[in-house]
Amino acid sequence: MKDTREKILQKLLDAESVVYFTGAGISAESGIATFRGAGGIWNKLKPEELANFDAFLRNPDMVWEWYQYRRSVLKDAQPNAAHLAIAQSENIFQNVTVVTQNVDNLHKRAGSTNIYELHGNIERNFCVRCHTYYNLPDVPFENKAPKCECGGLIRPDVVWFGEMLPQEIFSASEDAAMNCDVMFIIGTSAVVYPAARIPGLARRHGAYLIEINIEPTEISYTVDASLMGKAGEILPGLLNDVKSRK
Ligand code: BV8
Ligand code: ZN
Repeated sequence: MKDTREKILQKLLDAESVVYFTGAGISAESGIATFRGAGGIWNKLKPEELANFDAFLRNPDMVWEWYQYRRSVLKDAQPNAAHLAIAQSENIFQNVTVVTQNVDNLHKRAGSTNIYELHGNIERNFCVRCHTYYNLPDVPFENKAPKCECGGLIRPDVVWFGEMLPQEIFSASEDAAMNCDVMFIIGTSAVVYPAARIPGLARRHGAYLIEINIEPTEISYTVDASLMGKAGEILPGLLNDVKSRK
């Protein structure tokens, strides 16, 4: 039986350290397509064909074009009420950490100041040969994979399938998970590893887990509270209730 709202509020009122573990679903209300949900981009395209280094070497222009398309969608996207509520909750809780699988930079644009990007950031790019960084807007919005001065291909600074996650960022995320009182798990299908290990780590170290999703996921049976609905509709109200009782 999942906990009631009253119990959730009590846990949040007592919490000093809160971690928000987020996935593509938190950006859905900003108009950014998710990967696996209804209408998810993976339904049409296969990650193996796009989000991996071999695909990039085989067909750099196709992969680059896909990222340019996603960047163009992002250009018009705004952080939504869920991103903003998380950023503003830095005034409610002593320690707030965002551990995100997203590469869309919306948490930063919402004003969050303590963010770990497990899968990189789509606004950063680097040369595969000399590792020079070419971040937006330096990189022209063209659909051919640009070349570095050294002749190397320029790629998005995101973690592709089969690639290691940035070690320090992952370890810092594990530390935050092991030391938090409450972990929100928002808008993730929790199927991509090793990121999907983070909620279990928090639970094993005594954190209270609150899932917010529009449908049950692989980890719904493990959380203390499962709030079904859109993050942008659920999170602001919940955090406002905490703020008004503090
Ligand atoms: C690694 C960055 C090894 C790029 C991404 C079998 C074959 C091949 C690989 C594997 C395999 N088994 C395991 C693996 C490893 C693989 C993996 O886990 N694959 C899974 C799919 C089986 N992992 C890796 O390859 C990782 N690297 O393992 O390296 C290694 C080890 C040692 C040495 C060398 C190498 C790298 C994984 C990172 C891949 N990169 N993206 C890019 O974005 O272009 S993955 C991609 O999935 C995104 O990063 C995304 O963030 C991530 C997770 O997806 P979600 O965020 O959860 O999004 P999803 O669409 O799935 O779900 C959205 C949810 O939101 C849904 O539940 C929906 O209901 C909900 N929702 C929708 N709307 C709302 C909402 N909720 C609330 N409100 C709403 N409004
Ligand atoms: Zn170079």
